[in-house]
Amino acid sequence: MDFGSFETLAIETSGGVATVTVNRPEALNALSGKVVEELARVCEVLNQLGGTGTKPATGTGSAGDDGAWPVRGVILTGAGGKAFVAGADIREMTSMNAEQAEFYARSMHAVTLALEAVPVPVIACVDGFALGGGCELALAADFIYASERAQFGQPEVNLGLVPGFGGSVRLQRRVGLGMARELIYTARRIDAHEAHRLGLVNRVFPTREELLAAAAATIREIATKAPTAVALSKRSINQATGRPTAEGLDIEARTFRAAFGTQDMKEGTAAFVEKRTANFPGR
Ligand code: DAK
Repeated sequence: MDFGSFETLAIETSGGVATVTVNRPEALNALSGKVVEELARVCEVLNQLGGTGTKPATGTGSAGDDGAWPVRGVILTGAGGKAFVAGADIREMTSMNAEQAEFYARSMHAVTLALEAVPVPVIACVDGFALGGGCELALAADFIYASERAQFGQPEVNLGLVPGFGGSVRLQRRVGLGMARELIYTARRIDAHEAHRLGLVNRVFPTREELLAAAAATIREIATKAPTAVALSKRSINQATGRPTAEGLDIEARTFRAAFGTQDMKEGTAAFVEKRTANFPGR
């Protein structure tokens, strides 16, 4: 899978796992306009997985390294060992006019939506600070793993700002309304264990190495499943989030129907009946 070259990101692909590292350690990986632009380009490439952009159920390749699913999951992390992402780039923001600020916010909204649309799981691996836009970027991943060093927070009110990259929407969905209000109004930072207790983080690891290894292992585990079914599950969950139950169930029913049209479903059910391991074609 060809991602191209980047100034502010490092990308490495190995065994179906793409690791996307925000690489501006001198600014604690703050989200400059360049980072946002490059994240958008990466998401564009990742959204081609399955062969059909945003419609994974009808992908035409086969699973595995040389098919339509050369990447089965994405790790999103930050370089330098001190921060995942310390937020929007505050220095860059001070020279923006209102029009540029709106463009910046809309570009970042587009990145978070594009990340959610990526048809394979995205795991944010937070080692160090995930503040403001950094916490919001992590919230756009499917779920978050953290190291003991991780710290989360929405410090916007310290700067006279409000969460601008989706925090007022996604944080309450993850931790509940009351806790999201408290975190946003107080700008309080929480450590990895508190984030774990609140449901913001799925798992906590002692070191960065263990964190990244565990995320890769989870992706490899998911890679044994039907690619189209994982992609459709992700789409269904995202579309149903925040909707009334009946609407969510309608989305689920339509997604279930789409799964019935896949070769993966035919192979998975046949393999069960024949008592053998499924060999999913990925379409
Ligand atoms: N932006 C730019 N540079 C940053 C930065 C940031 N967010 N965070 C850190 N840096 C830089 C520091 O300036 C410093 O650079 P030098 O002075 O060495 O050149 C270097 O990274 C190391 O940082 P520190 O020296 O401060 O390191 P410490 O260990 O002492 O402190 C810290 C680490 C994370 C506690 C501290 O750096 C910090 O408080 N950083 C800021 C955290 C923060 O408030 N983040 C921003 C949240 S607000 C918008 C939509 C969304 C947003 C904005 C607008 N629109 C609608 C337009 C989002 C806003 C946010 O994300």
